[in-house]
Amino acid sequence: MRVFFSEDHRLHFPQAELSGGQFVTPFERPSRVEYILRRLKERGMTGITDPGPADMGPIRAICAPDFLAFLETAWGEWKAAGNAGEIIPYNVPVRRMHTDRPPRFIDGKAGYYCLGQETAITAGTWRAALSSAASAQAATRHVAGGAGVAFALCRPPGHHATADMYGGYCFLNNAAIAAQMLRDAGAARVAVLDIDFHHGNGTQDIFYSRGDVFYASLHGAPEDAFPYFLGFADETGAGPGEGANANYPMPPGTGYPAWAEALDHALARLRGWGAEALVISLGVDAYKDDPISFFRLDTPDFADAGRRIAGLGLPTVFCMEGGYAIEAVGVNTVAVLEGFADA
Ligand code: Q9C
Ligand code: ZN
Repeated sequence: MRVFFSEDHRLHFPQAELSGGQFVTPFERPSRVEYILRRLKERGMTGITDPGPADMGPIRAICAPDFLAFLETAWGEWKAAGNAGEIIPYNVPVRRMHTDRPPRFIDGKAGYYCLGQETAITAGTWRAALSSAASAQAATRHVAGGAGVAFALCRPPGHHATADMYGGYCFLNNAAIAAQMLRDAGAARVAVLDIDFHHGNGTQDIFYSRGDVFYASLHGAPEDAFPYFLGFADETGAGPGEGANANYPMPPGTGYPAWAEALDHALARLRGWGAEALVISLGVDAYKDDPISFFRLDTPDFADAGRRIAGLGLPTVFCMEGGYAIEAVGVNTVAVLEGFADA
């Protein structure tokens, strides 16, 4: 299985994440990728390819122009305003305020485009986010060209980013960009299956009213888990997208038997719907020892999940998302890929 990966992910490494009322080293950090690369090499998956520059066409197809302009210029404006630290917004538009009037001043603008204040923006964030999307794009071109499967080792992750908001460690929605590219390459119906512990609010939102991309997600119930305000079971799509969204929220302590049952249900939905190509939002934060999550999957469970996903028999692009039990992230990620490849 070919792996697409850019070293430019290193350009995004904020000093600070707001957690527990303190600034801590971000859970989503560059060393996550080191563990994944090490495990890929241990298992003989050595075809690791630099994706080259991002193609702005498919990124513009998914993201709002003003949001892309914000990501590109935010750091310069923040520094020009005399700020010494990283971009962490103060105020965000909420109930009964205007959510459609982007402010001029960077402090307000940053809040306008933010959905999670744990996520800081730094000098290199935009370039890192572009390189992450580039990996998803190169993997997608590889699969669209007939490869059957590819792994985009994306960092930073993407599934919380909407067309016009960043947060949850995400800036550009790599999985959505991949799904759009599969559509453009000729797949009439594309499925995104999100097995990250967190609900992919961004991906759901981007495709919610579309009938050509099905979004299915297994995740911690929003009553108890980030992103809190989306991911309920009664969100089934809208308009032409009605019936093309499926959420499987699950409670704290959920183990593999219940999780696998939800997975099988989601896979049956995607098969019945007639998906022709598949994007997997591959987070491994459902792992039992993940520091910010509450499911109880173990390493062999990830391999089994990979096998079940392979049962769909579809061209598949894996896009890396979360996973914060750092030393186990590589083993668990590669377990999914090997389970898929062995099946
Ligand atoms: N005190 C992904 O897995 N909440 N994003 C962290 C820590 C944000 C997760 C709370 C979690 C975002 C891609
Ligand atoms: Zn996650």
